[in-house]
Amino acid sequence: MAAASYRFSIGPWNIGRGADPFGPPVRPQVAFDDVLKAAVSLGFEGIQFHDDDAVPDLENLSPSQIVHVAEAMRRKLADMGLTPEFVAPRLWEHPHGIDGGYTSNDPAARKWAIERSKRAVDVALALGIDLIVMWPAREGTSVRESKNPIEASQQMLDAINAILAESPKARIAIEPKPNEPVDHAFVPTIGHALSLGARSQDPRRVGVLIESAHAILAGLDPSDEMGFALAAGKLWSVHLNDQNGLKFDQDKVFGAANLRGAFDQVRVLESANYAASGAFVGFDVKAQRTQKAESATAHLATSKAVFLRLVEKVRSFPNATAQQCITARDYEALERLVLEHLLSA
Ligand code: XUL
Ligand code: MN
Repeated sequence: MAAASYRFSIGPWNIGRGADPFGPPVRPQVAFDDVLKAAVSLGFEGIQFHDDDAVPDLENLSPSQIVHVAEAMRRKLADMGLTPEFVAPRLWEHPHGIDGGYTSNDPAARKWAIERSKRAVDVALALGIDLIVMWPAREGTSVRESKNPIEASQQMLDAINAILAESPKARIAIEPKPNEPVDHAFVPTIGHALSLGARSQDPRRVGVLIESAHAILAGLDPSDEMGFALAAGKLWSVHLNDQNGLKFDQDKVFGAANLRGAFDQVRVLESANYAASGAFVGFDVKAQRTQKAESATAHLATSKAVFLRLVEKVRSFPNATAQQCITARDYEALERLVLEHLLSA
């Protein structure tokens, strides 16, 4: 199997303006069409969408107008040789989503969140795809006593069922993250996501998207999280990146903080033949704030290059020697083997 069989994807938010909570944007906005051109030139086939990336201003459009605009986007992508990967309802930026959407304490906001998610299904279908990514951004609390976790779990399940009911084709990949922007999220890990999916009306249509940094923020090993989802046939996308410890979600270049951890993620994907599943490898990475506009896609090129180098490293790993170490229960020798392999030219 050639390394080229991996399909790579990005979202427009991966070519950002460098704003952080303490400072304004430092680079000009990159027009959406230029994001698509950058994707083509960097060798990314897939485009990930928030619903309003695909259909700007969708809150002010009728359902049929939304479909019309999304169909035009579908044609634009096809003309450029690009493929849409998924649509994620962007609940976390709208005033109705201020206290979360599905788990808001305001019933009107909860209703809005479900309606907006159904429109995201319409957008996906009009783009010719069936995958909805659910990142439950503000579905949680910063004041523990402000929401009832039992009710919130049911509300999350209700939202999943409403999306599934919108179309028999719709599939949901839940992208859990334990914190940020909230202090404690209600669906913080892959285990929670898969458990909710299993309790849904159609468990076959609920899987997960694993972001490396989100697993690390939960104190978990991303490759083990991926293995858990792969064992269940539920790893429907990945957001590879890196994270330097327990702080805000850094979206660092894949492998930048923990190259061995990145190797392990590629290894588990390779061992499950993830590429053959047709699922995309996405990089949810951000350019550093210091980066100048003319080279503000370098983080994407580096992440993909590191991934492909690590595919080679996985394929050239001395598996037979490793197995001897395992059989002898000589894990110190295995440790040395892995480190020497990673250090070798
Ligand atoms: C947030 C995050 C999102 C999702 C898509 O941390 O990862 O960008 O990937 O909505
Ligand atoms: Mn992500």
